[in-house]
Amino acid sequence: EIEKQEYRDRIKSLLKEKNAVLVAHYYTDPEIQALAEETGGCVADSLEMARFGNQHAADTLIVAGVKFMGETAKILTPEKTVLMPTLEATCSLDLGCPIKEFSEFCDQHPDHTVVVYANTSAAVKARADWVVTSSIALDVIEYIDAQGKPIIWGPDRHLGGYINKQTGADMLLWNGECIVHDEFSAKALLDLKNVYPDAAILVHPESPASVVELADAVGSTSQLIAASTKMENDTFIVATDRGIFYKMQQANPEKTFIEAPTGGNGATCKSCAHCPWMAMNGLKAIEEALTDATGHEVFVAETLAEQAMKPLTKMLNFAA
Ligand code: CIZ
Ligand code: SF4
Repeated sequence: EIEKQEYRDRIKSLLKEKNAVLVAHYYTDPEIQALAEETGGCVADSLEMARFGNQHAADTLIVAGVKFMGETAKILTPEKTVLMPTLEATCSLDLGCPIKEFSEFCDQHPDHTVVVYANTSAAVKARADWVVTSSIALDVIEYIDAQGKPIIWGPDRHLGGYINKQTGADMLLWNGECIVHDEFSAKALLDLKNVYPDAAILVHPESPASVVELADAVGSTSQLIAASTKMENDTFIVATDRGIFYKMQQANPEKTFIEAPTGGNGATCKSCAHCPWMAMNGLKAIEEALTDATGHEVFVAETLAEQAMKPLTKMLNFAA
């Protein structure tokens, strides 16, 4: 604990010294979110992280999240130094959507509008017509569908399937998934609901359809946090990364939040409701990145960045 306090103190003075700001995702560990709040940074979903980094006057952004969030920050603000606690923090959606295969898929359907989730590489974004986050995905698909255009959606098949069901849009889905949300189990969730019959079930649509069907509210991280405040239940069962409990509990200290169960148990589940890549963003790694940027700085090739900037700017403007 003493060591942690030392790291926190060091980080605070380094942030000032370098005119840097800490931008953290809701899925990072509570101590990282608390530090971001304490130092005037932000805790947010990927859309709001992008917006915050874009508008902030700092010279350096330190992005506590996963690779695509650092890349997005660098593309939107090439003049800023963008650091990450570790460049190894990736995402199963990004890994499951390599540019070569995805681009070939798109080439086979040239009449389709290509919509990709923010959880993708800069190269995949550069190939897309639209980039969306889960907070605006439904609205963007409705907008494109209203123009009568068929859509390629990548990479999350659960989120794509959910949106397809909601909108009836003509969508071809890439077969990707988030290893965290994919593990939530409808059967185990029903059993837990029997133990807490008055609990409201909150579900992120990266979860399997069978889990989404049991939800009282479905939405992006920011939408689920809002629901946890607005809904009058005392108890909530939450199917998304457990990092989100920090904000839900902060907004609702009197309410009880319970993790939705995964198919495995503590011994066999792979991610157990916490993203292993988000978990790599520790105090020590943040201190290291701010002390010496070597191996922590995010770079995006210029031509890719220019191409990816277009759908990213559309995303920010659409959401504004
Ligand atoms: O699952 C993720 O990585 C999410 C929800 C990202 C985001 O859009 O905030
Ligand atoms: Fe990717 Fe899932 Fe981790 Fe989010 S929680 S970064 S979607 S693996």
